[in-house]
Amino acid sequence: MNIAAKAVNVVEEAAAILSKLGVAEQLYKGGDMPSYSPVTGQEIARLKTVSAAEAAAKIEAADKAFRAWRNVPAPKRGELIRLLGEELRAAKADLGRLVSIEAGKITSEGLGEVQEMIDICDFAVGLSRQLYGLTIATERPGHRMMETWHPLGVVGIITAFNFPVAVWSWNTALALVCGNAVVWKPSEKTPLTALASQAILERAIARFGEVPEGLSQVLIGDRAIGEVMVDNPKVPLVSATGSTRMGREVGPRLAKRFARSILELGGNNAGIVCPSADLDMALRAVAFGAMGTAGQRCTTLRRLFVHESVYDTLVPRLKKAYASVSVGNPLETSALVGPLIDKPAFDNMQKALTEAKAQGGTVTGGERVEAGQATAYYVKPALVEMPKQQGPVVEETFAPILYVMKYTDFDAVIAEHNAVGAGLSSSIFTLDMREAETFLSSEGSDCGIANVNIGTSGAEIGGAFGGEKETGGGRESGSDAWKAYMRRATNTVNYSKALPLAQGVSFDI
Ligand code: UN1
Repeated sequence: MNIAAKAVNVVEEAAAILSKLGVAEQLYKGGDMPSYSPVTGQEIARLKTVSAAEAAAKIEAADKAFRAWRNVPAPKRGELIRLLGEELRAAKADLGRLVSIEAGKITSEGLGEVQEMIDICDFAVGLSRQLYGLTIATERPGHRMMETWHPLGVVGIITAFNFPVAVWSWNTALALVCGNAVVWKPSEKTPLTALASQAILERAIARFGEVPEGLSQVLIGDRAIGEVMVDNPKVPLVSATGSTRMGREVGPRLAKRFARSILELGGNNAGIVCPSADLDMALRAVAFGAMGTAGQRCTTLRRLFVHESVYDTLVPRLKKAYASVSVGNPLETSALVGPLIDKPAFDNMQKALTEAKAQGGTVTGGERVEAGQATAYYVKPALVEMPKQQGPVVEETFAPILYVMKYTDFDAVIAEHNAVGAGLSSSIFTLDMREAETFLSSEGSDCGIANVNIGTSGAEIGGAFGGEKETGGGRESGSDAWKAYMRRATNTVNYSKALPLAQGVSFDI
């Protein structure tokens, strides 16, 4: 594979897409923050960053916009998101391509990411007429008790490079429908897709008319700019996606000022292949879960427990799939595995593989694939047979490494499955109903996502997305995740002529 020889011009292509989407040149040319494409490792833009004072001013403007937006009826707010969905449909090919250029995703996954944005828009439009509160029976005659859900304020959004735009859209579509304003601090590794998404939202805003100015803001900058948002009292909720290390810093800072957080942190997701499993299906699911997105999803399959009775059938087939998978230029449709995001990602992968070997692991793959460009980091996905779950297996390494372990006893494997810090996604491959249901029960998987005969990654937006333990506990996207973006008021109305007190208390004056 020689990317240079194929004359991939990611610089020109990125600029053409940005200009087509209406992003002003001064935002990404001649600035102080470089953006690179992992496809070739080239610098593709230089973005203008915001200062701490400018970031604070943008938050202030968003807060002002919120105060007007909260009074717009929710179904009308939904109309803005309907328009955003239309604009995203129109821009799908361009934005998907830009995701591939800037995050290194293969073409179908770049497009899939934009589809995920469209899906959440559709969901949020429906939701805009369903922000339901309960009515609750009261113990007092002539009274009515109910819940009302109100907009919260400015929602801060921190996103990671691996889903550079979908995660913003999950948060933004819900937050805007719920009557909030949004301020987004995208990953420093993927700022161009952020500018593009904001431009697409601005098109929807222009078509909608009458949207208060400053409703959606982007903060291009480094970590210090993220901190401005995290510490700003005008931001009552921060939804942060990234590493557990990042969450450990952001979580307590928010808690200190009693702000809310939705933390979507690391995953160390596992699958269990049982004796009765459909092995053809398991093979495909494992291949996509472990190698897809070059192992750079928070939902990537990282640990695989295979029952001893099927180990010698499945694992050689898996190794074959690993050996034959096409690693290469994500802009060409033939590749299934694109590049790692950068050199630190490659170094971390190699470090984990060295550690695994030192702890008795047998490594297949993992070597760098020559791309004709020293600054791009393509690797063969690695399959590592481990004697037991230890060392790097219990940590999340954001790279395509699948640790495979043999198991004998079902209860013991469930315990092993749960014996890591993270608790995001999990799956079991079995046709045995007892095993499947036990895995989904309270004594089964301890993750926020538990699947049967489906891999760990590729969740639909209709379900709540997030995980337990060191994954942070937050939920985004579907189901009732919207409730985290609103504040609940309990209202009791007395329509009688008396004033009975609850709990039988009398206080007659
Ligand atoms: C992430 O990796 O941060 O379930 C999000 C999935 C995608 C979302 C992943 N729908 O794999």
